[in-house]
Amino acid sequence: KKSYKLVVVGGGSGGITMSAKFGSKLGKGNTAIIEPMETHYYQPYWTLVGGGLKNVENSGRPMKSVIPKTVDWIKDRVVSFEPDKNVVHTQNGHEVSYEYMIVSMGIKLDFQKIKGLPEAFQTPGVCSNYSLHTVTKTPQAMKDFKEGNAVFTLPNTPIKCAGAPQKVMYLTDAYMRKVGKRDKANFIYNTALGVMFSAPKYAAELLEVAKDKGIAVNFQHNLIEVNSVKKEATFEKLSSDKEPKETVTYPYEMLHVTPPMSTPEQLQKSPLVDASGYLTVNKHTLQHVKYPNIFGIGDCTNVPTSKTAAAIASQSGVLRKNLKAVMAGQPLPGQYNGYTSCPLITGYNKCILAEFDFDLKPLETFPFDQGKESRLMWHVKKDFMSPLYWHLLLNGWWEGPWLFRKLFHLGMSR
Ligand code: FAD
Ligand code: UQ1
Repeated sequence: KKSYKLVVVGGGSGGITMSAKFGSKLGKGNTAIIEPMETHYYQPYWTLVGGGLKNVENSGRPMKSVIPKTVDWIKDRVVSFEPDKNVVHTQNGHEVSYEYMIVSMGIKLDFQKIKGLPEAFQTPGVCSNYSLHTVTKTPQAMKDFKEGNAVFTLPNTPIKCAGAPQKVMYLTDAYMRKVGKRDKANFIYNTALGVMFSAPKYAAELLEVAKDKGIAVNFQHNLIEVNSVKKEATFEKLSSDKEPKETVTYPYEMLHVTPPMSTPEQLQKSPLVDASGYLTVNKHTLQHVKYPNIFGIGDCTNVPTSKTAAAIASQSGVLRKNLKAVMAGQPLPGQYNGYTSCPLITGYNKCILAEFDFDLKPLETFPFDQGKESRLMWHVKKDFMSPLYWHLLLNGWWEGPWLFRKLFHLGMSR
């Protein structure tokens, strides 16, 4: 049995960031991170890999290299939580106890929930930027494309980076124009949502972008089956009041799937979650609603904002202050405003940098309208974000762009 002052569950964006902040503060041997994987991936890179702009090899680094020296790495998987006893149990049969715990387990991809999809990935033309194993099929599908439908999907569950299902479509469009076969392709965006994007300002801009590119947008269309022999994708119409719901089937030449997603099973069956399986925390303080010594960060929480690494940067500042305060027996000073950001690539050299809060109101860093496509924002996404992630965020030194926002707006911003 091992025992720690602080245990962090999950070594993704949120877990590494928080262990960097607390590892040195608490001193060697007092913080542990439980994470089974050998490699840490910078997932936002996969949009660029799928666009044929970067190499997949550069998206990951050894887990060992991103875990701070002051933190014990328990290379294992949590299988159950006993929050009343302040212990977790691991796959290798260890019991780890804690005074404080941060849960940062992310969300997983449920490809198997779409009938025929796991098999379809074995065939050409079917791809997904969402996983390491399927992302390199995207540029291949673009190259192989001769003529027919290019179909892009968004599922009927919460997902990470809600803009990524569109970014891949705009990059595919740009590629096909570049090589001169765009007129052979019929672009279809089938989304389970009823809008282009959660924040209305950017939703309006994106609808224009799609229209200008000649992309057909079908709302409330949820992918349920892929038949890779016939090369057909079947969608249920969520607006249908029939039971079972009406369906519609599209032949495809290229199919980019954004799969349904959910929290890891070990978390779902724990006493720490709500009915939908997400960790229940106070959305402003990130403290668990029932266990005051437990906090959450990132995709696995029920915090009602768009799930991104940018949100995690902002949350990490709040969590740093609040966990420190709880350890000192003081009231919680940190208040998360829901800040999240999504660099919506709309073509080569073009990007709309969405930034907004819980109210879906813009909270833009730069002193110009980020709703308009911008070349500078493209470079921010393509060249600036990856070093920011590896060197600043993961070392606990980036708590979001709020200081730049204040400076650029001379103290006049919200
Ligand atoms: P993750 O980083 O997913 O980490 C979760 C960790 O928990 C994993 O390492 C996993 O192994 C571990 N874990 C799971 N179960 C257990 C267990 N039982 N025991 C122990 N450990 C466990 N964000 C942006 O800000 N901007 C972007 O442009 C952007 N683009 C994206 C594009 C794509 C294609 C994708 C996939 C994501 C993108 N994101 C973007 C989202 C961003 O990558 C995620 O929001 C972020 O990485 C979530 O961090 P996390 O710590 O919550 O989870
Ligand atoms: C951000 O902070 C971040 O996390 C490190 C991202 O993920 C890689 C982002 O995509 C974005 C846009 C931000 C926000 C940063 C700025 C400079 C607006």
